[in-house]
Amino acid sequence: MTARRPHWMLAGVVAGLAGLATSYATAMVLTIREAPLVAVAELVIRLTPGPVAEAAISVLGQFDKTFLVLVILLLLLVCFAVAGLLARGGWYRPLLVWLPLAAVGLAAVLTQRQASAVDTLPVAVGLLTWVTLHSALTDALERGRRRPDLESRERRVFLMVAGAVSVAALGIAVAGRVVGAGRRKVEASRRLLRIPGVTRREAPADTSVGLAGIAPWQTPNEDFYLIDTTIAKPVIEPEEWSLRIHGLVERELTLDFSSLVARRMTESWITLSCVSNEIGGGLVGNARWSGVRIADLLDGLGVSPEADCVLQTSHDGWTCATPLEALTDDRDALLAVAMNGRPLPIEHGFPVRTIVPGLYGYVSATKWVVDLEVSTFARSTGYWTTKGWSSEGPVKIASRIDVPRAGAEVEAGPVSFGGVAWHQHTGIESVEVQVDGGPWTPAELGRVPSADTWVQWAATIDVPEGDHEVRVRATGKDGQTQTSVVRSPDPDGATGWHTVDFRAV
Ligand SMILES: Nc1nc2c(c(=O)[nH]1)N[C@H]1C(S)=C(S)[C@@H](COP(=O)(O)O)O[C@H]1N2
Ligand SMILES: [Mo]
Repeated sequence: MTARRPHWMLAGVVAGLAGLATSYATAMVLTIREAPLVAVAELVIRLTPGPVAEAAISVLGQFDKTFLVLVILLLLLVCFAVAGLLARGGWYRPLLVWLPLAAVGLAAVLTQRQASAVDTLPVAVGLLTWVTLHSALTDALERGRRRPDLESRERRVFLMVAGAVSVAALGIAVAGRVVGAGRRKVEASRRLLRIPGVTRREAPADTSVGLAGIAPWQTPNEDFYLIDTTIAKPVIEPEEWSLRIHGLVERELTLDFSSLVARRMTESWITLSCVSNEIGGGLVGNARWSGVRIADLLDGLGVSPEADCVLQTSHDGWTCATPLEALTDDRDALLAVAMNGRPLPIEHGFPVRTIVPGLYGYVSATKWVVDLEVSTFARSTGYWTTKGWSSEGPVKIASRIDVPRAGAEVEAGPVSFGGVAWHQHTGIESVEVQVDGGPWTPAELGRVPSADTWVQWAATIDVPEGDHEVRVRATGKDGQTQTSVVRSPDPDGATGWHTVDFRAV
């Protein structure tokens, strides 16, 4: 019996290493971080008392981290072998090893600076690899155990599968490294990029109504919502980027990055929102965008009177058709190169994306944009429009309660309510709040630089002890008040008043 143990241990080790390989590849391709294994080493360093760490560094010099990673790897090999042995008692037994290891990995990635949900994916992929591959690998061993007459054949099958898995895992790790190197390189160029005319500026102070808990008027880049159809984000060096403008124009134009940013730079505060945003949802953010006005670019090209839209295509093949009027009227429809004074983050469209005030992202805000074809709606449909979403996507007026949070307990008496409201390119005239169906109370509004951004609102209303419900509605500068009719986002944006339950004590 004991002679078979090495095979079971080998199964654990092969599955274990394959999981490290897939988690490494996932981290390389999807994030700009090191693999979870390195995150664990960094966690160990953070948790090590200063004097111990200093002693280790003085003994090991600059190799302290590599050494630590090797030590962790050795410990992992022991754990993997143990998982392999546990598998003899039932397929689920190795979970006693895989789950705690994954939990440590998860804790390590989540305690990194500015960790986000995507950082958990490498751990999830690694865990999935461990569990599925390990049970696949032990299948042959299990069969061999049940049929001693076939055991030597099943062992050969196992060794072949284990060999194939090892080769595949190595291949995945190398591929991840190659793809990831591209991303890391672009991230480095992005960090070093200085674009003339791009300035950094704080939000004007009077945009804030000063109530804690409301979304900040200026959304920091790392908190800005993310929506797109890609898994691995396109990574494009600015020198490799170019944009072709063609179609119903007398003269075509192809721009590279340096000729784009050599043009006059416009900087505008613009709120971007997603048509899929539910009532009260978070798929909306406000940033200061720097870029070149599309109207200025189209101006010299002789756009045909027949044209009524521009079909935009991104590097990853995503498309949208944008009403020509929104790109050529007096609004700041931009080919944006910077967000809040910094080159666009890769996931927000580096090096160039479109931003059009007043339209939902799905018909306007092409990230990684590479092609603009002046066209007609009769001839062109974008990605989401072919899936049943409305072809023109003007933003609907909306308002949201951020304070109090749903289910919160507040002190009875004067209660502060607050949130944001938006109606890009029309502007917000007023916001009103209502508790338990009582009178509508006008809210105080933050001051905003243009009609293209959201506004913060706040109001104080006396509330007795008990369970309550607060709702909000906005009125636009066009006199239109938000409708109470509840509609889902599909096909052209949600409507209805955001309502929040809370308790006063
Ligand atoms: N290339 C590309 N651009 C895209 C999308 C996409 O899927 N691919 N999604 C659009 C949608 S639906 C929205 S709401 C905005 C979101 O932009 P953000 O991720 O920068 O917030 O991008 C738009 N641009
Ligand atoms: Mo969207």
